[in-house]
Amino acid sequence: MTQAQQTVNLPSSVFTGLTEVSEIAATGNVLGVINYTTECTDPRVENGQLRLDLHMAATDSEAFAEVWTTARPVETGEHHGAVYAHDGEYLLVAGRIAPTGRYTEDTRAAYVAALDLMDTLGYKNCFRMWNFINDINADNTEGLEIYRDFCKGRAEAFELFHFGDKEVPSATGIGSQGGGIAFYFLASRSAALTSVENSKQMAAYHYPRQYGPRPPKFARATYLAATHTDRRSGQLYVAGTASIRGHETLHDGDIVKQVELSLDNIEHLISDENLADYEITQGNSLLNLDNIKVYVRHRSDIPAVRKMCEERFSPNARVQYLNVDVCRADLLVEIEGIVA
Ligand code: 3EB
Repeated sequence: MTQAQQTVNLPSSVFTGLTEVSEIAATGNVLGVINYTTECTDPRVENGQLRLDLHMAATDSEAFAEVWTTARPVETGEHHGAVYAHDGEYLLVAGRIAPTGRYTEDTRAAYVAALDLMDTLGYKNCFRMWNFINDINADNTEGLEIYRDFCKGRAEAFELFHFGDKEVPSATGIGSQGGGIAFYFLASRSAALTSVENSKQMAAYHYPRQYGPRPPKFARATYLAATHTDRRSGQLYVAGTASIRGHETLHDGDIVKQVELSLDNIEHLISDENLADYEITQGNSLLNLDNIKVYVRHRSDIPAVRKMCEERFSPNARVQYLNVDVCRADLLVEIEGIVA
């Protein structure tokens, strides 16, 4: 089976473009492969690489793989259910929580395992988290929406690790087609990180109580550079971004306007105007965004969403469109990417 692939280069990586996993493995080192595919499995080590299968595709033809590469030799292992691969500078760690009637405790425990691993191995600079949540808008057995249940466990784990709001990395919290909850994190040993907020959106960790007992804890973007004085050539990891201004969803039921506002939010987030607060100057526009994922709630909206995105992204950008639910019932689309 040939799958489309999205290859993301860590700053140490030597690879670009779409490449077969086998070719990458032959010419360099793979930290891990995240399969956006038709079923979910527990994370595992395979051929000395981390593997995580996410249920994010309805058919094999929609499946793709995200490959995290490095120029250095890779070591792998498992820590209280968290599976990891690291190269001395970067750590990729993945976990999974089996379907359950209430996710708070299992989420907290799985996050604690991954955070504890980062502490133990000395990868203390976590710069990106992805979370895939089946039945994200359904109620758990206690009547709490599963996304809010997850947010509760995540907030408790961060609290246990004294992970302050300003230190949390950019993240994606999105629906999946099955398999409970799966997640993967990227962390660095020595990179200098800056958490970036969007001046037109409320920080997610300040969202009011109406969105759940504990707010979602993530940054709008994380700027990753070799040193704190490099305010120009770092990578910018853009969190999942939706049609939200302040803390409110705008354009309920209007896919065109939701896509526009999501794109406008990213455009502003990565602009020098917004980054000035952090003394970062990159001259970015949406044309600099790559390794993009566009999550669309209704499959029938994908052609229109694709058309709008193609008008604003670079023709060379790698973009994947996925059909999954989004973390608020009134959100129809969410978009993430990397400025590298
Ligand atoms: C939002 O802005 C939209 O819970 O980790 C985006 C990115 C969203 C990450 C998360 C949620 C998360 O609130 C949803």
